Amino acid sequence: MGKYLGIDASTQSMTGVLIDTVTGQLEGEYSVNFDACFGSTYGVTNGVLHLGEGVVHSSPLMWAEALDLLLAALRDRGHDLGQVVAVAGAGQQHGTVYLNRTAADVLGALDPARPLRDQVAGIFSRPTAPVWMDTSTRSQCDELEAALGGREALLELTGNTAFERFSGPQIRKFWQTEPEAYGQTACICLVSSFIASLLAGRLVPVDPGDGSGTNLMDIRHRQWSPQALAAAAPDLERRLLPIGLASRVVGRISPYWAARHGLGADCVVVPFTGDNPSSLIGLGLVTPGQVALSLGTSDTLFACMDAPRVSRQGEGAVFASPDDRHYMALVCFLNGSLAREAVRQQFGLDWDGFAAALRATPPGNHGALMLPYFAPEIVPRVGRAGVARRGLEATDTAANVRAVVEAQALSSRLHARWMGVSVRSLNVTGGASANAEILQVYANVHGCPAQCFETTNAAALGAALRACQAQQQAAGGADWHQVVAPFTRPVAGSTIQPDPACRGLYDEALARYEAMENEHAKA
Ligand code: ADP
Ligand code: XUL
Repeated sequence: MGKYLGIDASTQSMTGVLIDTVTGQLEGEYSVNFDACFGSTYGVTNGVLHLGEGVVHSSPLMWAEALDLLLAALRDRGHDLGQVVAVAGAGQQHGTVYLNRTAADVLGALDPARPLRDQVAGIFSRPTAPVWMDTSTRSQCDELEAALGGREALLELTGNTAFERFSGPQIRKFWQTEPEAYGQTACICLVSSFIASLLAGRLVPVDPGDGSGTNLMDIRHRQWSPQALAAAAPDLERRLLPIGLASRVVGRISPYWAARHGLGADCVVVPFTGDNPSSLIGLGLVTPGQVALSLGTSDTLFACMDAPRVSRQGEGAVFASPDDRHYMALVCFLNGSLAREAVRQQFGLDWDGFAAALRATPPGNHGALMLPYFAPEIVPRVGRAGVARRGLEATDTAANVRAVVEAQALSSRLHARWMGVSVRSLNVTGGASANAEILQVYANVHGCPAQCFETTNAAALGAALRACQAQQQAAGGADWHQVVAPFTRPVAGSTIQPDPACRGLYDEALARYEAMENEHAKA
């Protein structure tokens, strides 16, 4: 028992959440926003670099600098980091970081007198990291599926069909297009394991939760699949550390962090996982059947499952839960917060104005519909941006605001059917979960309550809870329910109830939305 730190390295920001398991309190949280702090240095917009033709990368050096800044900020805000017993974390999923052969030595000899950024600037064999928004690897996806005996075979082996954003196709593309740089790559990390490696001062393995997002992991054995590795790129096995248990302590934190920011020399590092698997824990989903909604840069709907039930149509993804026992089913929409922001900005609204527009319009929007593809979409797969409207004037502010949110909510209901779970409540997180009017639309469309929590950073909270569980397990035993319960109770009075009058209305809207989506796919 004591204090635990969870870190989430997500698309637009890096967040730390500090919990105290003695008092049961969330002691503090702080976010470093990439655009605000580093936009001019690294040229990122919304945390990423759009390099054309579906190529979307970010900067691992920026993430390293953000980590230094985050820990300095937590310390400067009066948190005694010396009391932190263990730290764990999460990263945006699928992104890959390519390190050269100096990396291990550099990480093992970090000098607390110098900023991390200056010391790690030379450890990369590729200066930028492809991230989950990248849609440029269709041919590599097809090749990977073919090499492993087809789509069904890959699905059976890894739990997932090949997705453009998944790490395997991304690594394959790097090998094909930059073979020399691939040759100079000694180690490939995911975003999660890269940040964990910076903290531990040595290379840290990928956990099964994030390993599932690569198209390279045998989902049942929770280990790299030698066939999938061989199909993706040559000599890949020696560029990856074996997948480790999510809840096995890696070792002590690097002396760099102790000397520079006052963490205790005995503080231990627990493997990082993906942001969605971490949110699963941070929203208390340690029992099969529970469902959650994350409204971050991406919108994701996910559930805890007993067994790896797969999505044959390729709508959803299956990941191992970082509780080292269950699985999670997930649907990921690329047009999440940035689509809502596009509408908000187009009509010159702030978030209060956006919420007022939702209040001013009726559920069902008088039959108006929008397909909200402000950028290429993951689910359903839409290769090119293009917004479609039906019964909707492009200039009608309030109707467009309602249309984008209703489209997102309807799509989340439509594409979650493969999970086979009945959605009885939605535990919500992510930046947009602060907006009660948006949640009301989701509650009405799904016909169930939406529950809010103390923090909208469930990924970082989940990391802190994982740190606690792993450290307790190392000390003799831990019960997941007891670990998560005190921190995952909905805020009293915050539950948003569905309006029963909306049920039939949205059943009908769902059928029309599905038809419009199908017509768009055929066009
Ligand atoms: P990520 O973890 O993917 O970096 P966050 O979960 O931090 O993203 O969410 C960031 C997003 O939250 C912003 O892009 C913004 O659009 C959205 N957001 C923040 N406040 C609100 C609000 N009041 N209403 C709707 N969306 C909001
Ligand atoms: C999930 C996905 C995104 C990222 C960024 O498959 O691609 O949700 O994890 O949040």
